[in-house]
Amino acid sequence: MPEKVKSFCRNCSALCAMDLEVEDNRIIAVSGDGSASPYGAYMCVKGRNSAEFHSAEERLVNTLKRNQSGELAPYDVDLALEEIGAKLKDLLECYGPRSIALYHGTGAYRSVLGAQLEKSFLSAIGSPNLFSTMTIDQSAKWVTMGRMGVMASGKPALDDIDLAVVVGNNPVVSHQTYPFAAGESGAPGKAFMAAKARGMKLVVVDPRRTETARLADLHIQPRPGQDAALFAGVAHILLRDNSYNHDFCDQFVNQLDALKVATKPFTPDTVAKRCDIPLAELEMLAKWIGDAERPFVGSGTGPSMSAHSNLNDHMIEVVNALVGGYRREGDELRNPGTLNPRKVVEMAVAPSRTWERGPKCRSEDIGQLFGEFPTALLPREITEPGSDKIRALIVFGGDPLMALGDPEVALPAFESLDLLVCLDARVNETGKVADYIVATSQPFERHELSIPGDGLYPRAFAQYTRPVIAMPPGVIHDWAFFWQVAAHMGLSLTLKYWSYGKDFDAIKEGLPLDMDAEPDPEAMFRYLAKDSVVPFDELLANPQGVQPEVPKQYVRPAPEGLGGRLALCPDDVAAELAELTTENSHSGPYFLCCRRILEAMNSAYRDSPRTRRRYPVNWAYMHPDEMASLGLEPEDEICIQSEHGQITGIVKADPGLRRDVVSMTHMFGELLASGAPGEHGGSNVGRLTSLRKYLEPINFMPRYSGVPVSVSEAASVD
Ligand SMILES: Nc1nc2c(c(=O)[nH]1)N[C@H]1C(S)=C(S)[C@@H](COP(=O)(O)OP(=O)(O)OC[C@H]3O[C@@H](n4cnc5c(=O)[nH]c(N)nc54)[C@H](O)[C@@H]3O)O[C@H]1N2
Ligand SMILES: Nc1nc2c(c(=O)[nH]1)N[C@H]1C(S)=C(S)[C@@H](COP(=O)(O)OP(=O)(O)OC[C@H]3O[C@@H](n4cnc5c(=O)[nH]c(N)nc54)[C@H](O)[C@@H]3O)O[C@H]1N2
Ligand code: SF4
Ligand SMILES: [Mo]
Repeated sequence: MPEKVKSFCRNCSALCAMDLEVEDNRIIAVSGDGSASPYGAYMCVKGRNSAEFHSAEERLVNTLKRNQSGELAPYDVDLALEEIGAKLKDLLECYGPRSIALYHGTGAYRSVLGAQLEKSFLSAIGSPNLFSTMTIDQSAKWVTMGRMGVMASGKPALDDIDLAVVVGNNPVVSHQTYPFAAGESGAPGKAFMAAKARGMKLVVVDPRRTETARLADLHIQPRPGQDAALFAGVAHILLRDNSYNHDFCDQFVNQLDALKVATKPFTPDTVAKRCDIPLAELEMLAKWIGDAERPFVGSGTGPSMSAHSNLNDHMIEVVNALVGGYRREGDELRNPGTLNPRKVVEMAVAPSRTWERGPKCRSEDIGQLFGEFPTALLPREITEPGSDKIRALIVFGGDPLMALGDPEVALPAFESLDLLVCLDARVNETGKVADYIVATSQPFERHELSIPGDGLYPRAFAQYTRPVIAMPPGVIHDWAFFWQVAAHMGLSLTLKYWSYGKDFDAIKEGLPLDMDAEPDPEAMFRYLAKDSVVPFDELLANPQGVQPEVPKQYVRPAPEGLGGRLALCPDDVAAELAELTTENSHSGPYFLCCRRILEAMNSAYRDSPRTRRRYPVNWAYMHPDEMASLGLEPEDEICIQSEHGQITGIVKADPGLRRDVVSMTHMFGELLASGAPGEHGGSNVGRLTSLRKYLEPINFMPRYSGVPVSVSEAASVD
């Protein structure tokens, strides 16, 4: 008889609650569990795929080591960890802490103990070399926070706003919204529909008619890469019409005059032409934003991956600040946090520009953003000669060679490492060049606490799960890798409740781990839940999760005399805006744009049979009229060429696209395959990106969207 158990999905930050049926150590059925979750019984197709994944053929059940003939072959995990520990200890002694680096990928974010011990491991070594997907994703948001400052009260909940402006973000598919943009992670479409039913207006700014745009009251389809100009234009109109929030600005912002000067050239007419949108739509966007009582203007990866990404993000946030798009004093805290309860005050925190101090990169004069170095500089931090160059890299739940793009730069750098270790349940493109791939557990094989969702749930909620099935004998947990390697190196680890924005070393409270006897994961979670509103034992007794009953809490005023001001127009922003006015906005002729698919999480689940039926390759979507003008039929092979590289794609029609857009998903295909995409599971769009040119200032963000490309029939090129 199958056993019924409760758990939750770990694929994305929705952490959907689930009912599972287990028989003979296999998950045989999965469904959403609405008994306590604030998202109800919602679950997407990846939830089902994640159960399948545990027993999929390509699942790694043994650690692999590169042998004498250069092939990856099964290897004893204990021996591997001993060898890795010995090698890292040697490097540390010979070259110092900076010789060791860590890359934190998508698979690491919801492997909670692994992510916590990873921080302790790096701290014990004393290395500043932490790289993650954040700096090849939306670190424009970090740059904005560092240059503008932040409102400590945070962004408003979907329940509290009357206008959501969603820019280059498709939450109905990606489930990524709050706190970057308005919305809810779980059941995102339903949440938008409910908000609209009570009168909220939804505006989507996206070159593609996305699944989210289908719900919009206004959909604006600008030329890609023009968000800075577009939102400078909106700011121009808000200042022209005096329709910004004077009360908020008087209290919390400065540099309004500088902003007026810097946005003066961005007249509605110029901006509409530049973005190739009707002038009336731009005026309507600004009017709706100016008229709204409680607006929230936010964005996703689109603007954070296109040209001038930091400026794009800054100008989007400027518009949000001009209209006070934050939680305001007296607002109810819809979710005050459960595991990590928070008190919230309305206060501006002045710009921090963390990258101007502390440890710097070797290859560029830039410091850390939120405790991390820019990932696009990782190859150069490896290759730039010097005794403190990176010689060993641990990749935790990621595929950086695919994610970075420009394999001509990244691959030789990775190949030159003395040691490359991947922690993964699959052999991905980075794994193919690794010295070791340590086979790690998958979500339903481990204990987990809902720390990654704690601040994101729309209402206070927490869930704890024990393993649902046993992991294969050759597999270890992510956290056990860090603990065992540290033990071999003679290091001591401390478990702390680390979260973004915190300096690990500055957190005083911690649980020193016994380095002789392997720690008990449940005891570690009990420690992490020490400040929880719901006691750990109550979480244990309620595997469906708990919505605590707590007295209502509200945003309070800041203590007298405390708080800074948001810097709307610092000098570097003003200078880049001025630069923009002199730039040609009509490159192209086409722009390659990023997009995600519901069935896969970056590269994970791409190979599941369910995904492959719909996406044997990452289709190159184009407007049907544009296909006709190029003489293309659906599923023809096309050659897509950027200034930097060339790939072959298979074209599909999407009438919801702008005519100058080619829309493709990343992390498909093989790193350097040539020829028919059908033979390689798709095409690596990263080859169209450069790690040498067009990197943004501060975070060195490459260009993954709005990439100017030309398109031709594949047969017409060699
Ligand atoms: N199902 C699924 N969910 C995921 C992921 C996944 O792979 N699959 N990945 C996860 C990750 S790692 C992330 S970072 C998030 C990302 O979450 P999102 O940011 O929501 O990602 P996308 O769905 O790619 O949406 C980006 C949108 O930006 C638009 N766009 C592209 N260029 C521009 C531009 O220049 N300007 C504007 N205004 N729009 C533009 C694209 O057309 C696209 O619709 O999703 C996460 N969730
Ligand atoms: N051209 C282009 N490039 C892009 C983007 C784009 O839109 N266009 N998007 C960028 C973005 S937003 C991101 S986030 C990056 C993604 O970059 P990465 O995060 O480096 O890539 P993923 O494919 O998500 O790699 C995740 C790996 O984690 C593994 N994994 C899953 N679960 C676990 C687990 O529990 N433990 C361990 N140890 N491993 C696990 C998976 O098998 C997979 O191999 O790519 C970036 N690069
Ligand atoms: S939305 Fe899908 S992938 Fe995300 S947690 Fe829920 S079931 Fe998993
Ligand atoms: Mo991402």
